[in-house]
This record gives sequence, C-alpha cells and structure tokens, in this order.
Amino acid sequence: LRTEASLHDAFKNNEFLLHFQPKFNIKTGEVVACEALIRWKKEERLISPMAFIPIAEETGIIIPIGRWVIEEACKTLKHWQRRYNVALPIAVNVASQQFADPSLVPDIKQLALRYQIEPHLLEFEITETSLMNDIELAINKLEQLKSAGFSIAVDDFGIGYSSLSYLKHLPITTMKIDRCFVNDLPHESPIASTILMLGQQLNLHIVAEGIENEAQLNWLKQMDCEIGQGFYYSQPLPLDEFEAKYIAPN
Ligand code: G
Ligand code: G
Ligand code: MN
Ligand code: NA
Repeated sequence: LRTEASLHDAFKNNEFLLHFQPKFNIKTGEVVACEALIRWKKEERLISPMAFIPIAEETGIIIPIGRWVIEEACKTLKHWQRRYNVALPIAVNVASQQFADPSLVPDIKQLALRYQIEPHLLEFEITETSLMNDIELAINKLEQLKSAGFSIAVDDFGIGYSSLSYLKHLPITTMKIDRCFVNDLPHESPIASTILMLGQQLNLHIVAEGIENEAQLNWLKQMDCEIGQGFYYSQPLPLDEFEAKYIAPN
C-alpha cells in the first residue's frame, strides 16, 4: 500500500535508491552526462516513481525524499571523482512542490559545499509546468541557482503550458524535448523540429529524450540535435552497472 505512512517507513528504512541513465553527444556517441532516477526497493521488487512520486507530492514527503536524491547525487559525484577521477554531470528531477519550497536553493548550496561538488556537475530538471506556476518566483530561483553555477534543464518541454514569451527570461541552460515528440519521429516531425530550432535560437543545450530506435536517432543527428537519451542507447541502470559501462569500463 503506497500510503504516506509506507513512504515514511520506506524513507526511514533506506529503501530508496537511484538508477542512472546516460545521455550521449549524438554526433560523437560519447557519454556526456546522466540522469538520476529514483526507485523504491520493496521486498526485492523495484517500484517505479510513477507509483509513488504523486503520493509523495500530495503528502509533502517529496521534500525530504527530493533532498535525499540531491544528496545521493552529490555523494555519487564525489565517489566518481575520488575513485575514478571522472567528472560526469548528474541531473536530478525536481518536483513542483520541491521547487516551490523556500529551502531548496539553500539546501542545494549547502550540499554542494559539504561534498565539495563543482556546481556545473549538478543539473536540475524542472518541468515546464512547475516553472510556469509562478514565473516571477521561478526566475528568481533559477537566477540564484544559475549564478551559483548549477545547470538547469526544462524537462518534458512542449507538453506543459509554457508561454513562449517567458522562455527567454528564464535563466535555463538546457531544454529537454518531451519524449512524445521524439516518439513521432521520423515521419511526424513538425513539433520536434520547431522545438529544436527554438532551443538553437535561444542558445540552449537540447536533449531529445525517449529515443527508442535508429530512425529517430538518425533524424535527430541530421537535425544537429546535440544530446540524446533513451532506451535505444540505454535503460536507466543500477549504479554498479552504470559504473562498469560508463565510468570505469575495462
Ligand atoms: O524512472 P522513470 O522513467 O520510471 O520515471 C518516471 C517519472 O518519475 C518521470 O517523470 C521522472 O521524471 C520521475 N522521477 C524519477 N526520479 C525522480 C526523482 O528523483 N524526483 C522526482 N521528483 N521525480 C522523479
Ligand atoms: O519525465 P522524465 O524526463 O524525468 O522521464 C524519465 C523517465 O523516462 C524515466 O522513467 C525513464 O525510465 C523514462 N525513459 C527513458 N528513456 C525512455 C525511452 O526511450 N522510452 C520511454 N518510453 N521512456 C523512457
Ligand atoms: Mn527528467
Ligand atoms: Na522528461
């Protein structure tokens, strides 16, 4: 039962973990970053965030869980640096309610300081809808994060209700094209190509998410889309598998 009480227990009992999905430079095929994705390990079974993040948001427990995700990402960055001398950026997802929390920015700065993380190695993925809830507040928070050196991606771009006129005022570094538009490629391409052009004009890094086949990848490559992520490249992987494949391959 995924109630608030069971989420509290899961948190207390350390039942959450992160999987990592690589992001690739589409042109060169190199791994350039990764996204951390939370999982709940309950009696040897992995529960998808789709089954508990909405409840965590409703009940507010998303705040400590989200903070745990950021701290875990910091620990992982530190571990990669110390053990392998590798600096691969990690992106974490920030829920709407977490983004609205006044302690988010100070918490992030404190964690980065405590773990001595170069801020550009941490990226925050925030959905278009969270940003548009309160645009003035969003601009203010993003400015604090960006001036401290963190990277910011608009997640699931194109499916929210973002007003294009505000986009240029948002201090973001990256735009992630929602996977539903990638899914339509290569035959149905007007939205993907429009988002790509928009991102290129705004000088943003662009990530196409949800790449599942070669035809989609080829279309994106031909359109000079910079970064790709999806099952065609790799599923999200447990830390040890991710490290063996992408951090310290031999
Ligand atoms: O990992 P998966 O593809 O099953 O994720 C499903 C959804 O859960 C996605 O929308 C993803 O953004 C979200 N999600 C995954 N990990 C986190 C997390 O740590 N925090 C938040 N807020 N959402 C997450
Ligand atoms: O919303 P967000 O972009 O954070 O979504 C991350 C989710 O997308 C994770 O649940 C991850 O498992 C999923 N995902 C990653 N690559 C693919 C893909 O190629 N196809 C589909 N359908 N989902 C994907
Ligand atoms: Mn994401
Ligand atoms: Na997304």
